[in-house]
Amino acid sequence: EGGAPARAREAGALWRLAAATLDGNWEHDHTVPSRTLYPHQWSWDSAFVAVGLAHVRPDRAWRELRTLFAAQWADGRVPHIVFNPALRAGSYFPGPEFWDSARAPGAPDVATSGIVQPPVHALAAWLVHRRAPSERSRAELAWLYPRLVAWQRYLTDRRDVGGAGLASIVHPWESGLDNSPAWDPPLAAVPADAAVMRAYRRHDTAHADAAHRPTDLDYARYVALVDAYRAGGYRDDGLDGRHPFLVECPLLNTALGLAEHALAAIARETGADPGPHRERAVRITAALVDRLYDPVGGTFHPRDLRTGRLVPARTALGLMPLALPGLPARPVAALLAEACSPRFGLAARMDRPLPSHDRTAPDFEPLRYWRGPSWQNLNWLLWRGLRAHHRFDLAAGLRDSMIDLVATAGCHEYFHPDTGAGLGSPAFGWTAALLLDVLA
Ligand code: 9WN
Repeated sequence: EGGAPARAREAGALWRLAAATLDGNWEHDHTVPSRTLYPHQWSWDSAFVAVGLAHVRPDRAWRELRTLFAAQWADGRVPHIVFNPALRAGSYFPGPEFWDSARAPGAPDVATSGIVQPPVHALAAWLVHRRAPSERSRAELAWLYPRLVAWQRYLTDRRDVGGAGLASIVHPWESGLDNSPAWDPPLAAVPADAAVMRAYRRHDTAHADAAHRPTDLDYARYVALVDAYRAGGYRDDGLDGRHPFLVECPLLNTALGLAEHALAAIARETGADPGPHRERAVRITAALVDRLYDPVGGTFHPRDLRTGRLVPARTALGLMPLALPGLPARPVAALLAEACSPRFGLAARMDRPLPSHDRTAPDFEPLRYWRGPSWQNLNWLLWRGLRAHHRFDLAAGLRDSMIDLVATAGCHEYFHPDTGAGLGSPAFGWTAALLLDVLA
Protein backbone atom coordinates (compact mmCIF):
# COMPACT_ATOMS: atom_id res chain seq x y z
CA GLU A 1 0.00 0.00 0.00
CA GLY A 2 1.65 3.21 -1.17
CA GLY A 3 4.94 1.31 -1.48
CA ALA A 4 5.61 2.14 -5.10
CA PRO A 5 5.08 5.93 -4.85
CA ALA A 6 7.11 5.99 -1.64
CA ARG A 7 9.96 4.24 -3.41
CA ALA A 8 9.63 6.60 -6.36
CA ARG A 9 9.76 9.59 -4.04
CA GLU A 10 12.77 8.10 -2.38
CA ALA A 11 14.45 7.53 -5.75
CA GLY A 12 13.77 11.17 -6.64
CA ALA A 13 15.33 12.37 -3.41
CA LEU A 14 18.33 10.11 -3.90
CA TRP A 15 18.78 11.37 -7.43
CA ARG A 16 18.81 14.95 -6.18
CA LEU A 17 21.27 14.08 -3.41
CA ALA A 18 23.66 12.43 -5.88
CA ALA A 19 23.39 15.27 -8.41
CA ALA A 20 23.98 17.86 -5.65
CA THR A 21 27.01 15.89 -4.43
CA LEU A 22 28.54 16.00 -7.91
CA ASP A 23 27.76 19.73 -8.16
CA GLY A 24 29.44 20.30 -4.81
CA ASN A 25 32.60 18.50 -5.90
CA TRP A 26 32.88 20.28 -9.27
CA GLU A 27 36.00 22.43 -9.47
CA HIS A 28 36.07 24.62 -12.63
CA ASP A 29 37.18 21.86 -15.05
CA HIS A 30 37.10 18.59 -13.09
CA THR A 31 35.49 16.85 -10.12
CA VAL A 32 37.32 16.21 -6.85
CA PRO A 33 36.69 12.79 -5.29
CA SER A 34 36.25 14.51 -1.93
CA ARG A 35 36.66 18.12 -0.81
CA THR A 36 38.54 17.08 2.33
CA LEU A 37 40.53 13.92 1.61
CA TYR A 38 41.20 14.13 -2.13
CA PRO A 39 41.10 17.75 -3.33
CA HIS A 40 42.77 17.18 -6.74
CA GLN A 41 41.70 15.20 -9.83
CA TRP A 42 42.07 11.40 -9.70
CA SER A 43 42.19 9.28 -12.83
CA TRP A 44 39.73 6.45 -12.30
CA ASP A 45 37.49 8.59 -10.11
CA SER A 46 37.07 10.93 -13.09
CA ALA A 47 36.00 8.06 -15.31
CA PHE A 48 33.34 6.88 -12.82
CA VAL A 49 32.25 10.46 -12.24
CA ALA A 50 31.84 11.02 -15.99
CA VAL A 51 29.48 8.01 -16.12
CA GLY A 52 27.28 9.73 -13.54
CA LEU A 53 27.61 13.23 -14.96
CA ALA A 54 26.31 11.89 -18.28
CA HIS A 55 22.90 11.59 -16.61
CA VAL A 56 22.77 15.13 -15.24
CA ARG A 57 25.40 17.35 -16.90
CA PRO A 58 26.79 15.72 -20.05
CA ASP A 59 28.85 18.82 -20.88
CA ARG A 60 30.72 18.36 -17.62
CA ALA A 61 31.21 14.66 -18.29
CA TRP A 62 33.16 15.50 -21.44
CA ARG A 63 35.01 18.33 -19.73
CA GLU A 64 36.07 15.95 -16.96
CA LEU A 65 37.64 13.52 -19.44
CA ARG A 66 39.23 16.29 -21.50
CA THR A 67 40.91 17.79 -18.44
CA LEU A 68 42.31 14.41 -17.43
CA PHE A 69 43.61 13.59 -20.91
CA ALA A 70 45.12 17.05 -21.28
CA ALA A 71 47.53 15.84 -18.55
CA GLN A 72 48.47 12.66 -20.45
CA TRP A 73 52.23 12.05 -20.70
CA ALA A 74 54.10 11.79 -24.01
CA ASP A 75 54.45 8.02 -23.54
CA GLY A 76 50.65 7.68 -23.27
CA ARG A 77 50.36 7.20 -19.51
CA VAL A 78 47.43 8.88 -17.80
CA PRO A 79 48.64 9.97 -14.35
CA HIS A 80 46.67 8.86 -11.33
CA ILE A 81 46.55 12.41 -9.93
CA VAL A 82 46.40 15.75 -11.75
CA PHE A 83 47.24 18.41 -9.18
CA ASN A 84 45.22 21.59 -8.94
CA PRO A 85 47.88 24.35 -8.94
CA ALA A 86 45.53 26.70 -7.09
CA LEU A 87 45.63 24.63 -3.89
CA ARG A 88 48.04 25.43 -1.10
CA ALA A 89 50.94 23.09 -0.37
CA GLY A 90 50.04 20.41 2.16
CA SER A 91 46.45 19.91 1.04
CA TYR A 92 47.26 16.30 0.12
CA PHE A 93 50.09 13.91 0.86
CA PRO A 94 52.03 13.04 -1.24
CA GLY A 95 51.67 16.32 -3.12
CA PRO A 96 53.23 17.71 -6.32
CA GLU A 97 56.62 18.46 -4.74
CA PHE A 98 56.95 14.83 -3.73
CA TRP A 99 56.18 13.47 -7.22
CA ASP A 100 58.26 16.15 -8.93
CA SER A 101 56.84 15.31 -12.36
CA ALA A 102 58.32 18.46 -13.95
CA ARG A 103 61.75 16.79 -14.00
CA ALA A 104 60.51 13.62 -15.71
CA PRO A 105 60.86 13.30 -19.48
CA GLY A 106 57.53 13.52 -21.33
CA ALA A 107 55.49 14.86 -18.40
CA PRO A 108 52.84 17.51 -19.18
CA ASP A 109 53.05 21.17 -18.10
CA VAL A 110 50.67 20.66 -15.21
CA ALA A 111 52.00 18.82 -12.12
CA THR A 112 50.89 15.20 -11.87
CA SER A 113 51.81 11.97 -10.14
CA GLY A 114 53.92 9.50 -12.14
CA ILE A 115 51.90 6.32 -11.63
CA VAL A 116 48.57 5.20 -13.10
CA GLN A 117 45.20 3.73 -12.13
CA PRO A 118 42.92 1.19 -13.88
CA PRO A 119 42.03 2.30 -17.44
CA VAL A 120 38.25 2.58 -17.10
CA HIS A 121 38.14 5.74 -19.25
CA ALA A 122 37.29 4.25 -22.65
CA LEU A 123 34.31 2.48 -21.10
CA ALA A 124 33.28 5.75 -19.44
CA ALA A 125 33.59 7.73 -22.68
CA TRP A 126 31.51 5.16 -24.51
CA LEU A 127 28.79 5.20 -21.83
CA VAL A 128 28.67 9.01 -21.80
CA HIS A 129 28.18 9.02 -25.58
CA ARG A 130 25.62 6.21 -25.52
CA ARG A 131 23.51 8.03 -22.94
CA ALA A 132 22.76 10.83 -25.45
CA PRO A 133 24.48 10.44 -28.83
CA SER A 134 24.92 13.74 -30.65
CA GLU A 135 27.25 15.57 -33.00
CA ARG A 136 28.95 16.98 -29.93
CA SER A 137 29.47 13.58 -28.33
CA ARG A 138 30.84 12.16 -31.59
CA ALA A 139 33.33 15.03 -31.76
CA GLU A 140 34.37 14.33 -28.16
CA LEU A 141 34.85 10.65 -28.96
CA ALA A 142 36.95 11.57 -31.99
CA TRP A 143 39.16 13.80 -29.81
CA LEU A 144 39.57 11.12 -27.18
CA TYR A 145 40.04 8.12 -29.46
CA PRO A 146 43.76 8.52 -30.33
CA ARG A 147 44.50 9.45 -26.72
CA LEU A 148 42.69 6.40 -25.40
CA VAL A 149 44.59 4.25 -27.89
CA ALA A 150 47.92 5.73 -26.73
CA TRP A 151 46.87 5.03 -23.13
CA GLN A 152 46.23 1.37 -23.98
CA ARG A 153 49.55 1.14 -25.83
CA TYR A 154 51.39 2.48 -22.78
CA LEU A 155 49.90 -0.27 -20.61
CA THR A 156 50.15 -3.14 -23.10
CA ASP A 157 53.66 -2.31 -24.34
CA ARG A 158 55.71 -0.53 -21.69
CA ARG A 159 53.98 -2.16 -18.75
CA ASP A 160 53.98 -5.73 -20.04
CA VAL A 161 56.87 -6.60 -17.74
CA GLY A 162 55.87 -10.27 -17.55
CA GLY A 163 55.82 -10.56 -21.35
CA ALA A 164 52.52 -12.48 -21.37
CA GLY A 165 50.15 -9.79 -22.63
CA LEU A 166 49.09 -8.30 -19.29
CA ALA A 167 50.06 -4.96 -17.72
CA SER A 168 51.93 -4.88 -14.40
CA ILE A 169 51.47 -2.40 -11.60
CA VAL A 170 54.51 -0.85 -9.92
CA HIS A 171 52.64 0.43 -6.84
CA PRO A 172 49.53 -0.69 -4.88
CA TRP A 173 48.00 2.74 -5.57
CA GLU A 174 47.92 1.75 -9.25
CA SER A 175 45.34 -0.93 -8.50
CA GLY A 176 43.05 1.66 -6.90
CA LEU A 177 42.72 -0.76 -3.94
CA ASP A 178 45.66 0.62 -2.00
CA ASN A 179 45.84 -1.60 1.06
CA SER A 180 43.98 -4.67 -0.19
CA PRO A 181 45.23 -7.85 1.53
CA ALA A 182 46.19 -8.90 -2.02
CA TRP A 183 49.18 -6.57 -1.79
CA ASP A 184 50.46 -7.74 1.61
CA PRO A 185 52.87 -10.43 0.37
CA PRO A 186 54.45 -8.45 -2.51
CA LEU A 187 54.56 -5.33 -0.32
CA ALA A 188 56.26 -7.20 2.53
CA ALA A 189 59.28 -7.60 0.23
CA VAL A 190 59.65 -3.79 -0.02
CA PRO A 191 62.14 -2.68 2.63
CA ALA A 192 60.71 0.11 4.81
CA ASP A 193 60.39 1.30 8.37
CA ALA A 194 57.25 2.96 9.72
CA ALA A 195 59.50 5.53 11.43
CA VAL A 196 60.14 7.02 7.96
CA MET A 197 56.70 8.55 8.19
CA ARG A 198 57.87 10.89 10.97
CA ALA A 199 59.61 12.85 8.22
CA TYR A 200 56.26 13.44 6.48
CA ARG A 201 52.84 14.68 7.43
CA ARG A 202 50.07 12.38 6.40
CA HIS A 203 47.03 14.38 5.42
CA ASP A 204 44.49 11.54 5.30
CA THR A 205 44.53 10.76 9.03
CA ALA A 206 43.62 14.37 9.80
CA HIS A 207 40.31 13.87 7.94
CA ALA A 208 39.49 10.21 8.44
CA ASP A 209 39.80 7.84 11.38
CA ALA A 210 43.35 6.42 11.36
CA ALA A 211 41.90 3.01 12.24
CA HIS A 212 40.02 3.06 8.92
CA ARG A 213 43.05 3.96 6.80
CA PRO A 214 46.29 2.22 5.72
CA THR A 215 48.92 2.02 8.48
CA ASP A 216 52.14 4.05 8.76
CA LEU A 217 54.11 0.98 7.72
CA ASP A 218 51.95 0.73 4.57
CA TYR A 219 52.67 4.41 3.89
CA ALA A 220 56.40 3.96 4.44
CA ARG A 221 56.36 1.32 1.71
CA TYR A 222 54.17 3.46 -0.58
CA VAL A 223 56.73 6.24 -0.21
CA ALA A 224 59.68 3.88 -0.81
CA LEU A 225 58.08 2.62 -4.02
CA VAL A 226 57.51 6.12 -5.35
CA ASP A 227 61.12 7.00 -4.43
CA ALA A 228 62.35 4.02 -6.45
CA TYR A 229 60.20 4.73 -9.49
CA ARG A 230 60.87 8.48 -9.47
CA ALA A 231 64.64 7.88 -9.17
CA GLY A 232 64.43 6.15 -12.56
CA GLY A 233 62.61 9.16 -14.05
CA TYR A 234 59.36 7.12 -14.02
CA ARG A 235 60.78 5.14 -16.94
CA ASP A 236 59.56 1.61 -17.49
CA ASP A 237 62.48 -0.01 -19.29
CA GLY A 238 64.37 -2.50 -17.18
CA LEU A 239 61.79 -2.41 -14.36
CA ASP A 240 62.19 -6.13 -13.94
CA GLY A 241 65.73 -5.83 -12.66
CA ARG A 242 65.32 -2.77 -10.46
CA HIS A 243 61.79 -2.24 -9.18
CA PRO A 244 60.79 -3.92 -5.90
CA PHE A 245 57.03 -4.28 -6.61
CA LEU A 246 55.74 -5.75 -9.88
CA VAL A 247 52.35 -7.42 -9.92
CA GLU A 248 49.74 -8.35 -12.54
CA CYS A 249 46.43 -7.15 -11.10
CA PRO A 250 43.13 -8.80 -12.12
CA LEU A 251 41.19 -5.54 -11.87
CA LEU A 252 43.58 -3.37 -13.86
CA ASN A 253 43.76 -6.01 -16.58
CA THR A 254 39.99 -6.45 -16.60
CA ALA A 255 39.74 -2.72 -17.21
CA LEU A 256 42.33 -3.09 -19.97
CA GLY A 257 40.13 -5.66 -21.71
CA LEU A 258 36.95 -3.65 -21.15
CA ALA A 259 38.70 -0.67 -22.70
CA GLU A 260 39.38 -2.61 -25.92
CA HIS A 261 35.70 -3.57 -26.12
CA ALA A 262 34.75 0.09 -25.63
CA LEU A 263 37.38 1.22 -28.16
CA ALA A 264 35.90 -1.15 -30.72
CA ALA A 265 32.54 0.56 -30.24
CA ILE A 266 34.13 4.03 -30.35
CA ALA A 267 36.08 3.10 -33.49
CA ARG A 268 32.89 1.96 -35.20
CA GLU A 269 31.19 5.22 -34.27
CA THR A 270 34.04 7.45 -35.44
CA GLY A 271 34.92 5.67 -38.69
CA ALA A 272 38.02 3.80 -37.47
CA ASP A 273 38.56 0.04 -37.67
CA PRO A 274 37.06 -1.84 -34.69
CA GLY A 275 38.65 -5.16 -35.68
CA PRO A 276 42.03 -4.79 -33.96
CA HIS A 277 40.34 -3.70 -30.73
CA ARG A 278 38.12 -6.76 -30.74
CA GLU A 279 41.15 -8.95 -31.28
CA ARG A 280 43.01 -7.31 -28.43
CA ALA A 281 40.03 -7.73 -26.11
CA VAL A 282 40.05 -11.45 -26.89
CA ARG A 283 43.81 -11.68 -26.30
CA ILE A 284 43.70 -9.82 -22.99
CA THR A 285 40.82 -11.98 -21.77
CA ALA A 286 42.73 -15.13 -22.72
CA ALA A 287 45.90 -13.88 -20.99
CA LEU A 288 43.91 -13.06 -17.84
CA VAL A 289 42.52 -16.60 -17.68
CA ASP A 290 45.88 -18.12 -18.51
CA ARG A 291 47.92 -16.09 -16.02
CA LEU A 292 45.62 -15.11 -13.16
CA TYR A 293 42.89 -17.74 -12.93
CA ASP A 294 43.22 -20.59 -10.47
CA PRO A 295 40.91 -23.36 -11.75
CA VAL A 296 41.22 -25.29 -8.49
CA GLY A 297 40.23 -22.43 -6.18
CA GLY A 298 37.83 -20.99 -8.77
CA THR A 299 38.81 -17.34 -8.65
CA PHE A 300 41.36 -14.86 -10.01
CA HIS A 301 44.45 -13.70 -8.10
CA PRO A 302 47.21 -11.17 -8.69
CA ARG A 303 50.50 -12.64 -9.92
CA ASP A 304 53.61 -11.42 -8.13
CA LEU A 305 56.32 -11.20 -10.81
CA ARG A 306 59.08 -11.26 -8.25
CA THR A 307 58.13 -14.73 -7.00
CA GLY A 308 56.25 -15.84 -10.12
CA ARG A 309 53.40 -17.00 -7.86
CA LEU A 310 49.75 -16.08 -7.46
CA VAL A 311 48.93 -14.19 -4.26
CA PRO A 312 46.61 -16.55 -2.31
CA ALA A 313 44.17 -13.99 -0.76
CA ARG A 314 40.62 -14.16 -2.13
CA THR A 315 39.69 -10.48 -2.45
CA ALA A 316 37.03 -8.66 -4.47
CA LEU A 317 39.77 -8.00 -7.04
CA GLY A 318 39.45 -11.65 -8.06
CA LEU A 319 35.77 -11.26 -9.00
CA MET A 320 36.31 -8.34 -11.36
CA PRO A 321 37.04 -10.38 -14.54
CA LEU A 322 33.32 -11.22 -14.51
CA ALA A 323 32.87 -7.75 -16.03
CA LEU A 324 34.43 -9.06 -19.27
CA PRO A 325 31.71 -10.15 -21.69
CA GLY A 326 34.02 -12.69 -23.37
CA LEU A 327 35.07 -14.53 -20.21
CA PRO A 328 34.76 -18.32 -20.86
CA ALA A 329 31.94 -20.29 -19.24
CA ARG A 330 34.00 -22.08 -16.59
CA PRO A 331 35.55 -19.06 -14.94
CA VAL A 332 32.17 -17.32 -15.22
CA ALA A 333 30.51 -20.16 -13.31
CA ALA A 334 33.35 -20.25 -10.78
CA LEU A 335 33.19 -16.49 -10.15
CA LEU A 336 29.42 -16.61 -9.72
CA ALA A 337 29.87 -19.39 -7.15
CA GLU A 338 32.62 -17.39 -5.42
CA ALA A 339 30.52 -14.20 -5.36
CA CYS A 340 27.47 -16.10 -4.02
CA SER A 341 29.50 -17.94 -1.35
CA PRO A 342 29.56 -16.75 2.29
CA ARG A 343 32.82 -15.01 1.40
CA PHE A 344 31.00 -12.30 -0.58
CA GLY A 345 27.28 -12.95 -0.04
CA LEU A 346 25.88 -12.05 -3.47
CA ALA A 347 22.19 -13.04 -3.81
CA ALA A 348 19.00 -12.06 -5.62
CA ARG A 349 17.92 -10.58 -2.27
CA MET A 350 20.78 -9.27 -0.18
CA ASP A 351 20.96 -6.87 2.72
CA ARG A 352 24.33 -5.37 1.85
CA PRO A 353 26.44 -5.20 -1.29
CA LEU A 354 29.77 -6.97 -1.59
CA PRO A 355 32.67 -6.47 0.82
CA SER A 356 36.10 -5.69 -0.66
CA HIS A 357 37.61 -8.76 0.99
CA ASP A 358 36.59 -12.31 1.86
CA ARG A 359 34.37 -12.04 4.97
CA THR A 360 35.54 -15.40 6.25
CA ALA A 361 39.27 -14.56 6.06
CA PRO A 362 41.13 -13.99 9.34
CA ASP A 363 42.48 -10.66 8.04
CA PHE A 364 39.02 -9.33 7.10
CA GLU A 365 38.66 -5.86 8.69
CA PRO A 366 35.17 -4.40 8.25
CA LEU A 367 36.30 -0.84 8.98
CA ARG A 368 39.66 -0.58 7.26
CA TYR A 369 39.50 0.87 3.77
CA TRP A 370 40.04 -1.86 1.11
CA ARG A 371 40.35 -4.69 3.64
CA GLY A 372 36.63 -5.32 4.11
CA PRO A 373 34.37 -2.27 3.59
CA SER A 374 31.99 -2.12 0.65
CA TRP A 375 32.80 0.24 -2.23
CA GLN A 376 30.34 1.31 -4.92
CA ASN A 377 32.80 1.20 -7.83
CA LEU A 378 33.50 -2.50 -7.29
CA ASN A 379 29.79 -3.17 -6.85
CA TRP A 380 29.07 -1.27 -10.06
CA LEU A 381 31.65 -3.21 -12.08
CA LEU A 382 30.23 -6.47 -10.78
CA TRP A 383 26.67 -5.29 -11.49
CA ARG A 384 27.66 -4.67 -15.10
CA GLY A 385 29.34 -8.08 -15.26
CA LEU A 386 26.25 -9.86 -13.94
CA ARG A 387 24.18 -8.25 -16.66
CA ALA A 388 26.78 -9.04 -19.33
CA HIS A 389 26.46 -12.71 -18.33
CA HIS A 390 22.66 -12.55 -18.15
CA ARG A 391 22.35 -12.97 -14.39
CA PHE A 392 19.63 -10.34 -14.14
CA ASP A 393 18.31 -11.82 -10.89
CA LEU A 394 21.63 -11.31 -9.11
CA ALA A 395 22.18 -7.96 -10.82
CA ALA A 396 18.81 -6.76 -9.48
CA GLY A 397 19.65 -7.90 -5.94
CA LEU A 398 23.00 -6.18 -6.03
CA ARG A 399 21.49 -2.99 -7.45
CA ASP A 400 18.82 -2.85 -4.74
CA SER A 401 21.44 -3.28 -2.05
CA MET A 402 23.58 -0.51 -3.59
CA ILE A 403 20.64 1.88 -3.59
CA ASP A 404 19.64 0.98 -0.02
CA LEU A 405 23.16 1.59 1.18
CA VAL A 406 23.25 5.18 -0.05
CA ALA A 407 19.60 5.79 0.88
CA THR A 408 20.47 4.92 4.46
CA ALA A 409 24.00 6.28 4.88
CA GLY A 410 24.46 8.96 2.19
CA CYS A 411 27.15 9.29 -0.50
CA HIS A 412 30.04 8.05 1.62
CA GLU A 413 33.38 6.88 0.28
CA TYR A 414 32.95 3.32 1.64
CA PHE A 415 30.58 1.48 3.94
CA HIS A 416 30.66 -0.98 6.80
CA PRO A 417 29.88 -4.28 5.06
CA ASP A 418 27.53 -5.48 7.84
CA THR A 419 25.88 -2.40 9.33
CA GLY A 420 25.99 -0.27 6.16
CA ALA A 421 27.32 2.68 8.18
CA GLY A 422 29.01 5.33 6.04
CA LEU A 423 32.81 5.46 6.39
CA GLY A 424 35.63 7.63 5.09
CA SER A 425 34.75 10.85 3.34
CA PRO A 426 31.10 11.97 3.10
CA ALA A 427 30.04 13.51 -0.26
CA PHE A 428 32.25 11.21 -2.29
CA GLY A 429 32.25 11.61 -6.08
CA TRP A 430 32.03 8.11 -7.53
CA THR A 431 29.49 6.95 -4.93
CA ALA A 432 27.17 9.72 -6.14
CA ALA A 433 27.96 9.20 -9.83
CA LEU A 434 27.48 5.45 -9.89
CA LEU A 435 24.27 5.74 -7.89
CA LEU A 436 22.90 7.93 -10.70
CA ASP A 437 23.90 5.26 -13.18
CA VAL A 438 22.15 2.43 -11.36
CA LEU A 439 19.07 4.58 -10.72
CA ALA A 440 18.77 5.74 -14.36
C1 9WN B 1 45.84 7.35 -3.32
C2 9WN B 1 40.69 9.06 -4.74
C3 9WN B 1 41.55 7.85 -4.47
C4 9WN B 1 41.00 6.60 -5.16
C5 9WN B 1 41.69 5.33 -4.71
C6 9WN B 1 41.63 5.28 -3.18
C7 9WN B 1 42.28 6.52 -2.59
C8 9WN B 1 44.50 7.63 -2.63
C9 9WN B 1 44.71 7.85 -1.14
O1 9WN B 1 41.62 7.67 -3.05
O2 9WN B 1 43.65 6.52 -2.93
O3 9WN B 1 45.67 7.34 -4.70
O4 9WN B 1 45.22 8.91 -0.79
O5 9WN B 1 44.36 6.96 -0.35
O6 9WN B 1 42.24 4.12 -2.72
O7 9WN B 1 41.06 4.21 -5.28
O8 9WN B 1 41.14 6.72 -6.55
O9 9WN B 1 39.36 8.80 -4.44
